[in-house]
Amino acid sequence: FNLDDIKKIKLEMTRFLMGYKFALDEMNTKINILKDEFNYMHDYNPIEHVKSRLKSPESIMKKVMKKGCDLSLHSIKENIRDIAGIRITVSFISDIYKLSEMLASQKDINVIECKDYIEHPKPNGYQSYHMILEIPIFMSDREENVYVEIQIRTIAMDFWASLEHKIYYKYNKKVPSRLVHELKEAATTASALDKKMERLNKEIMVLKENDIVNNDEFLFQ
Ligand code: 0O2
Repeated sequence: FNLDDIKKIKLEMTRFLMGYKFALDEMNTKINILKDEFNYMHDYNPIEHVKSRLKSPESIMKKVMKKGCDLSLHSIKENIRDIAGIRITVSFISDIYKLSEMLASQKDINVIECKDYIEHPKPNGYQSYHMILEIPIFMSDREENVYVEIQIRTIAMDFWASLEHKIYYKYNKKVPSRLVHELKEAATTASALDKKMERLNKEIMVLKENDIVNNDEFLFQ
């Protein structure tokens, strides 16, 4: 490689990653609009927090090596679909499906793949709803379709996944099977808590509805 080649590769890489940054900006705007609209229309906000990240070039290269795909930008784009990633934490399990349908029904969003690790948790207990979406981004000289990975989960699912990630991150040998078993048990506990909170919320909603109806009846007497 001469200096000009290196400059060219660097420019191409920057341009490549810039597309993902724009896609993240666009998706974050969409999520913010849904959040605000939900607040205005239903006086309720299902979104607890949103975190977005661009995969670092090192982390992209690690995944390329792991998957054994070739090094062209086209191959990286097609094989590593979580370069732009957004994690949305919501209040209740039903909010996950509501939000995923809202995103999927937007005209400029193309749903490439959905993985429901709530219906089908991973063997270690991991639960979350994953979507690979494709959105167009418009630049000065071209339009490009970019993949964004969206992970939607409840606070309990996020709590488990964050701590499980930390435990494995710190311990880089094989985790003893007793601990694997206990981690899975913790995931089951988190899931039971989610189900309980969902039921409590539904019951309160019914009580609220009844209150409104009773008050209206009172007004009409
Ligand atoms: P990071 O740093 O979070 O981005 P692929 O993405 O195609 O290589 P896979 O396994 O089919 O592979 O993707 P999948 O199942 O959609 O999961 C990818 C992401 O989900 C991971 O990204 C994690 O963020 C999260 N995830 C999946 N399984 C687990 C798990 O068991 N524990 C925790 N804590 N998180 C999980 P990355 O790239 O691994 O890491």
